[in-house]
Formats: sequence, structure tokens, C-alpha cells
Amino acid sequence: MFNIILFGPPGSGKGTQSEKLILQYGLKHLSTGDLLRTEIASQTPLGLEAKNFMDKGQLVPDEVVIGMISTALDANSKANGFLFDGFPRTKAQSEALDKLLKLKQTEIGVVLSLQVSEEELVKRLLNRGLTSGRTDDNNEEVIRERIAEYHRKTSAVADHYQTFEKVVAIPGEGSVDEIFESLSAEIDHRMSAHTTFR
Ligand code: B4P
Repeated sequence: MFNIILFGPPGSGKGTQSEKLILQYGLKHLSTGDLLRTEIASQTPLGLEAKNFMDKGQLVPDEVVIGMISTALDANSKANGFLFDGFPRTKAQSEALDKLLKLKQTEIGVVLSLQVSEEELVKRLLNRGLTSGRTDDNNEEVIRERIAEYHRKTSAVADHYQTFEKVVAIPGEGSVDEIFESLSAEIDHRMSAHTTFR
């Protein structure tokens, strides 16, 4: 089993690249943003609670997202590996993920960190807001708050995995295909090392 974290600020292209990567590598895609939006659309109590935070550009409480990921891991016990998109987003979430994977006798293989400038992030998200219907995309103040949350809480996730030398920075500006090629080259390299040492 080979597990990947696709990491980066809001709008860095995690969702866009995940769709291509899961097809290429046969991984199970776990996006906490998508899971939360499904809960909101179904108007579950969890979704209603999460919406309050998401509409303000804030992170949803750790226990909510950790519970969701734990359920999703159990529901996909036969997967070849997981692609985590938008999770973990805090140090507590990374520690919880490490424990959950250890129980399944696996671990994170690589953290691919997309690098995109703040002005490009704002431009992309405002642009998506024109058509996505996402309430967190159509207000620049909320978008800037999401980026500030990333610097306050989420960059610590990279520090956590850097301790284990698992973080690789990937330029996230350019065409979707160019970025996909850079990500794939790194995954191929890491996967072959993973198989060689098994
Ligand atoms: P997410 O759903 O994770 O989404 P995101 O950070 O907004 O975007 P992503 O990086 O996936 O960007 P995308 O590919 O779509 O989070 C939403 C909210 O959910 C969070 O703010 C938080 O409140 C909550 N949440 C989620 N997970 C959580 C967790 N673990 N803990 C707590 N709270 C959590 O790309 C964006 C746009 O850029 C698209 O329009 C795309 O077409 C465009 N784009 C992509 N690549 C491009 C390229 N190369 N060039 C130009 N445009 C590009």
C-alpha cells in the first residue's frame, strides 16, 4: 500500500490534480472538503455545524474531520492506497492520521506540497466562485482568511512530515498537465524505492 498526502494552500490545485492522480495510480481519493460538502448538501447535523466554519473561511474542528477520515478508512479496507486531499490540515490531524495508518500497518509514503503565490490563489478561487456556487469562493475577505488559516495552522503539517524527510515541494503554477507530470515523476520515484526496500 502506498499513501500520498497532496498538500498546499486553498486553491493550489489539490482537487484538480487528485482527479488525475487517482486514475493514474488506482488510489482511493479521500478529500475532507468533498466529504464535508456532501454532509452540507444532505443537511446532516455534522454538515450544518461544518458550514458555519467553512462560510467564515475557518477550519472545521479536528474531532469532526478525524472522525470522518477514520470512518472512510474503515469503509475502504481493500484499497491499494489512499490519496489524502485537504487532510491533514493541523498538527493534531497529522498525528491522528499517523496513528490510524499504523493500526492498518501502513504509513504516509510522500507529502507533495504544491507551491503557489497568494495572488494566484486569490485569482483562481475568485474565478471558481463565478461558477462553483461555493459560498467560500465568492468573497475575497473569506478567501484571504482561508489563506491566513493555512499559514496559522496548516503549514505545521509540512513541518511534522519534514521531520521524517517525506515532504517534496512541487511548483504549482503552470498548466495542469505540466504540474501533473512533476507530481507523477516524484510519485514514480518514491514508489519504486518503496517496492525495492520491501
Ligand atoms: P477544500 O475543499 O480542501 O478546498 P480548497 O482548499 O479550496 O481547494 P484545492 O486546493 O482543492 O483547489 P482546486 O484544485 O479546487 O477546503 C474547503 C474548506 O473545507 C476549508 O476552507 C475548510 O473550511 C474545510 N476543510 C476541508 N478539509 C478540512 C480539514 N482537514 N480540517 C478542517 N477543515 C477542513 O483548485 C482551485 C481552482 O484553481 C479551481 O477553479 C481550478 O480549476 C483552478 N486551478 C487548478 N489548477 C490550476 C492551474 N494549474 N492553473 C490555473 N488554475 C488552476
